[in-house]
Amino acid sequence: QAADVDSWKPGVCRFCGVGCRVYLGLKGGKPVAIKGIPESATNKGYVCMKGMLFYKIIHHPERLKKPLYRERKDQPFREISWEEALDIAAKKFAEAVKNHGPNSVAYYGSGQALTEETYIFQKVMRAGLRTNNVEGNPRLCMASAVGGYLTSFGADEPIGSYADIEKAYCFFIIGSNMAECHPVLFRRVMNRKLSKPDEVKVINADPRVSPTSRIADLHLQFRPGTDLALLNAMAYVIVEEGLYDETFIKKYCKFKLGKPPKDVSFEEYKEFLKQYTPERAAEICGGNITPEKIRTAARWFAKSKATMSLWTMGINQRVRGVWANNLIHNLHLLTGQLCKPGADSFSLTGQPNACGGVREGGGLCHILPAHRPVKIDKLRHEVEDLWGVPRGRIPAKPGYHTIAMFRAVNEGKIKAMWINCTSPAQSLPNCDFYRKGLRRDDVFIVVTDIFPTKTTEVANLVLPTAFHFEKTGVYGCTERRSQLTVKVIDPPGEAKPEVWIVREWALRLAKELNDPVIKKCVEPFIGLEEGYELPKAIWEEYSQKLTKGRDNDLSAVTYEVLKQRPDGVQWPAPTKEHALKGGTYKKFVRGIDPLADKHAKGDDPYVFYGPAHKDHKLYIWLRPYKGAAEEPDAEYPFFLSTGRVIDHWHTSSMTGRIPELLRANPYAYVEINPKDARRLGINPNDMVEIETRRGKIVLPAKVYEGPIEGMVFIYWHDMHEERMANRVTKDAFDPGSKEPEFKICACRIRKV
Ligand code: MGD
Ligand code: SF4
Repeated sequence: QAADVDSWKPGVCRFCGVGCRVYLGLKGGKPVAIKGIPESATNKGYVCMKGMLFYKIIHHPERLKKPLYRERKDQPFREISWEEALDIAAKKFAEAVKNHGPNSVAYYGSGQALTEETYIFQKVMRAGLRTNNVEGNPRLCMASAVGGYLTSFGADEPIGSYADIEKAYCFFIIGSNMAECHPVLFRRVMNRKLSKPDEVKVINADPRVSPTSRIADLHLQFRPGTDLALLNAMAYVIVEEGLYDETFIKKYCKFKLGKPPKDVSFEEYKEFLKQYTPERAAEICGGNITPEKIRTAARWFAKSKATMSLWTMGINQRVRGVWANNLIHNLHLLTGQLCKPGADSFSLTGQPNACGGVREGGGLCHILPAHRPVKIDKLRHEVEDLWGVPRGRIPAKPGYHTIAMFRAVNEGKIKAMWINCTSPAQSLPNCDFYRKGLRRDDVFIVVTDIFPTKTTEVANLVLPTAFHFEKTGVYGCTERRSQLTVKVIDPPGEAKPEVWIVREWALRLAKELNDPVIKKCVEPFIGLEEGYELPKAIWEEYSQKLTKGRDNDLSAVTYEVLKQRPDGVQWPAPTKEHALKGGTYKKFVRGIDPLADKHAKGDDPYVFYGPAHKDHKLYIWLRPYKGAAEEPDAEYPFFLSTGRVIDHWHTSSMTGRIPELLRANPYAYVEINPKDARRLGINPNDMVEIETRRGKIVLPAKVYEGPIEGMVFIYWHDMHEERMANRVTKDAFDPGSKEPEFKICACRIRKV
């Protein structure tokens, strides 16, 4: 492969939250290969199949190349010019604002958009159009992790880094199939295990035996939704057997209960835990869980030299996702398994820029850039001042969260919506219900994408955008690391980078609404060349102005620094000197984190300066066990769960167009436990109807000992109407994080 390449251009992988560093190989100006960068901090040269093949998306023949428009959604699209397209988009949004107020417009974005894109979109929506209706698919993904970090540590995002993997002695992997969803990181875990097979322990807690379970020393297989009881029982054992770190608890922690939270004592916490003896938890959890297994897991966790927890959607996509996150953090706080090398409570992020662009860039309805809650007046005014717009311009009330936003579409309350870099018509839970709203003719929908998708099917205006390596920008991966990818190839046809599209749209909006403040939002960027200068100026505004002095301080991280440090920089990085050394490997540790040094008062080695906990304490929460929103019953006797497969990315709009990946996994199927299959007379490859209270789909059966008895598991990437998983999932959501419970609902199955 290498022999056929003229030049290798550095950048980041387009897909998952691992953030692997890659080279794109060009030959005669065409993309022909991808390879890993051996010296990279994230992937050490490895890439998975998706990463290796994404160059095939660049200039794929089905790429969108011209703006497409139709007045009504039952009409065919016609090609139009950019001038016309931008005029229409501006006119329709302006009409909605004039006739129905700012709350009638919305932006729905993505953890795959570049930071510069999310930042500029949300700036125009909030300060320009005066609405906080700014949301994105990270709400479906890691909102519960944000809630967990904020309520337990007072600060969002993991404390440690991937580098902890090589120093950990116990891995607690819960609700994550990282072998398929974060494959390169899983490889690092596997290598660590293989390097010290007897010393390093791996615990995998999951209702399903997945490829991740293969390296586990202990697999805890429980009934879906019962892990809150399991986690409390592990805490019970830690306390009962005196395995807790009294000094750490006394120095750094408080015990908290309820809403509004009140302080309780360690004694009260011990009382609370008595409901979760291993015996009682084993009864609640079912599956293979025994009191002895819970005790073993708790002992390994507490006694190891360094324990690292890793989790994703099995914990986050739950109606009690925030609580489940808190209960994992509790185990680390009780045992002091935090801040030292190899010890961390580390939530894995799904998307390549959910952390960087959306969590940090202000891409959700309740947060402004750099972790500023919308509802705190002082912080909102700070943003208005930094943007040079009048105070009061950004509404004090958060906008609609994702499910509320799409319900508002259904109810005709949203009149114009911009959907960027995501396909909610396929990825929302209970998607048939929401597609009804999206098909309404009184809701004007703009979609910016690189390919036709299920969501372009409900659009009025489809705008073709540049893809990765066809534009410049920053991705911030799971470990607080920002990495730059520079444009090396022109986009196909008339496709344009989003930053250009937003700027040009905003200038027209300003005219339509006769509002100079809208123009002010993009004024610093007028006239800049779109491939590099424009995103650079946007990044500089965001990083140097908006993050300065915040916990995710990136103020010293310029494009120049990122080019000098192609491996990127981990925030906080408030000085150039610190940024050029790579930034902060571990937050809150004095001597490593410059903000910990700044906030230090006494001699303690750690300083928990998180902005949400003014007392600088960590909170151990009393969170009771609560099951799923919809549990199986006589009518719908099975648990239904959904997830990713290694070969495909989300809706497969991209990976489904790469022949090798499509061949590897051409369609979705349903995994059924052999005992259930036998009982229902289902054989491998039989077609099976899966029915829930929302609808039905039909999938071929894969019969194997993966899902626990009484549970079926389906992959959600398939775009085929008959096989689209989200036609049957449920849109119940966590009351705190508003993240939907994709991982659990009730279904019945039958052979067809
Ligand atoms: P993707 O396929 O990632 O899925 O769901 P989506 O975000 O809807 O969509 C990304 C889109 O961006 C694609 O259409 C792609 O063509 C387009 N694109 C690629 N590059 C660019 C670009 O540079 N610019 C623009 N404008 N577009 C681009 C993800 C969502 O799904 C998430 S994050 C999660 S965690 C949920 N997971 C989940 C689950 O576990 N189970 C079920 N059943 N449903 C789920 N839905 C959620
Ligand atoms: Fe890309 Fe994730 Fe694979 Fe790395 S592990 S190559 S970031 S898809």
